[in-house]
Amino acid sequence: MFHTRITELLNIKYPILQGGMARVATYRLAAAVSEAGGLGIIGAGNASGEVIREEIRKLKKLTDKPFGVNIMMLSPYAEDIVGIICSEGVPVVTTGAGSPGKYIERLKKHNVKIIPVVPTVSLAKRLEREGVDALIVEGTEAGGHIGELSTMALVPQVVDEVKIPVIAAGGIADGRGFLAALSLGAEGIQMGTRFVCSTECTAHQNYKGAIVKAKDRDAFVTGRSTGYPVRALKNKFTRHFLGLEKKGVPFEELEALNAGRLRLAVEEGDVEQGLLMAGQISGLIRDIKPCREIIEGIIEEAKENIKYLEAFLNGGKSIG
Ligand code: TUI
Repeated sequence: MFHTRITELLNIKYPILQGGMARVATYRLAAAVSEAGGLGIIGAGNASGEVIREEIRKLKKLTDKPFGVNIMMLSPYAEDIVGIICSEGVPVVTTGAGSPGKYIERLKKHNVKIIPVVPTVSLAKRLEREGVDALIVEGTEAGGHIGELSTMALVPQVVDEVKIPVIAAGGIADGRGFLAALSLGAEGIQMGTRFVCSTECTAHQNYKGAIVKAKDRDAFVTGRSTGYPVRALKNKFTRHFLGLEKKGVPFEELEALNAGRLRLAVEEGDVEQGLLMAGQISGLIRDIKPCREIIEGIIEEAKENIKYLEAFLNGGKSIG
């Protein structure tokens, strides 16, 4: 069940990808997701090529299942990382925060599957023409750097405009969201925040705890004025940052203020001064559990929901 062009393309059991979150998506998390039948992804973020080479090698010691590496296109090491991906035999690349256009030819020559994150229909169409294998269509519900359109509105618009398979991301953390994504025409999902709250995620316990405690409106956006919007949990730092933005503090000053904040959250567990990137779905996440339970739970819940919908359609039961 739930075999799609994505499970086929990536040679995985379930069409569930783990977001390639900077600093959070280490080889340990990625290996656990891949072992559980999804696609684990190492987030290269701003790390150097050599650090990522080591991450890839450590992951391979934990699993022989397919995995991916996410390249953050704004990283000064993006080019180096492309080289390392090609030489280490990484099967899948995802990209974020920019277009991977100039690297497509080289990655394809090395048989690397390319799946960029796109926030618009126009970029989706352009990248399809340039030869990518599939697309991760990410709505503004997501954590971290985001686009403007919601998953609900964007996914079907992209699905109607491209032939390659689409993976939905942003605002998904359970079987209901998974099924909704399939209803919109996606053939897989990617989740970030849900996997932060996994046992195997190496992020600080305080980071995970803050997501578990979060309510519906706690993940909000800073950086709209700088043209680099980021969704993260409300805390002292983001409130201060937003105040400065409203005062019109220059871009460079705001940039400088952001430096090192993600590390502070992920490694030090500073939930007041760190940048706790997380999606709108944080309010739905109430526990920390192994990746296998997360993935299998989603599949089971989706199956149950299909039965429920069928009963509703056939037996005239009322939904509610
Ligand atoms: O990339 C993300 N989310 C991210 S990247 C990131 S990096 C970082 N930030 C601060 C501190 C430390 C690390 C944090 N979160 N999601 C995927 C995504 N990609 N969202 C939006 C985009 C995107 C935007 C523009 C993709 C392509 C794009 O292309 C513009 C163009 O036309 O070239």
